[in-house]
Amino acid sequence: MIHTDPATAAPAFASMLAPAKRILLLTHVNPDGDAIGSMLALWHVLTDMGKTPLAIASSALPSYIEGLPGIEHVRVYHRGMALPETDLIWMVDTATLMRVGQIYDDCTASLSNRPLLIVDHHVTNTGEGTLNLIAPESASTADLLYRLFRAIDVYITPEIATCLLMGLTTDTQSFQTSSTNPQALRTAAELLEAGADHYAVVQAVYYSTPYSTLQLVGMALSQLQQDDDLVWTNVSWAMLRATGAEDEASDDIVNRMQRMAGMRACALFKERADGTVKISLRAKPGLDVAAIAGIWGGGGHTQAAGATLSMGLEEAQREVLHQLREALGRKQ
Ligand SMILES: [Mn+2]
Repeated sequence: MIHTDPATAAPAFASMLAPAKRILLLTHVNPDGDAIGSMLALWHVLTDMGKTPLAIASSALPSYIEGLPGIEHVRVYHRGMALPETDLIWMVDTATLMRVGQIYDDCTASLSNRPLLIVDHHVTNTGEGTLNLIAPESASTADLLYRLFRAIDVYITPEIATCLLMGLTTDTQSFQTSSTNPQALRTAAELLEAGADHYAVVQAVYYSTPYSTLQLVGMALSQLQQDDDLVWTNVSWAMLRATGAEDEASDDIVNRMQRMAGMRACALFKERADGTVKISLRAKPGLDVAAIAGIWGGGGHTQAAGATLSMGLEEAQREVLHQLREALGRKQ
């Protein structure tokens, strides 16, 4: 069953939750503020309900979420780690089970024999859960979860509100993205009223950049390339090694590329240790980069998407730039 409205989804979620005791919480690989903020808010809500939630991230957490209340309860998965016995799985902010990453690869059997709840706002989500709440127009999963919590009469503590505000703030880049709608702002207002620590969220997201990230941003931007309204740059494996920057550093590069006057599409090509290339695409409204990312099995949102390409940096650039130029209506 796929719901698109938290209010109508609420009774079904409440009845799935009622008999469950141990609940496994999952989110996507390379988790961002919305992934972890949503998962941790859910951890608090379920704990307050007297249940035993287990929050497991599939890969390292971004540093800006370190100060979130209760973050020590989020465990990071490693190969060979046995998944605890649970009677329900709840996946947030994740378009497909495969996006859970290594956990899914290692534990497909045990994951597929338990009921699965999904709350997500990715347009590419096809609703693989037993029960799904999927609303692509929602600015963040945190926003959607907040409305679901309210609809099932959850009391929003300051801790829950702070976690959700982290998700809403990061996914909208502080209410700058085209997905920012009146509902997102209403949710933000209500989260502040519920006691969310706005100062802590803003400090963590915007004023805690590691030195290594600033170095990597500098290197990547010094190699920025432009073809009219299309801009792109690379992060080579050598650059990552030289700076020691974390994975999340690439978000800062993309955010800065997007600021260029006249930019309609931008691409970041990041070389991975295993020889693949991770692409991050951004576009102005009117262009659908989720469709382009989909060519290589990736996805995301129409204006922000990504994929992993099993090819070298040069070939990836040739292929992706070709697709972007075509989408921009260039004659090639
Ligand atoms: Mn999200």
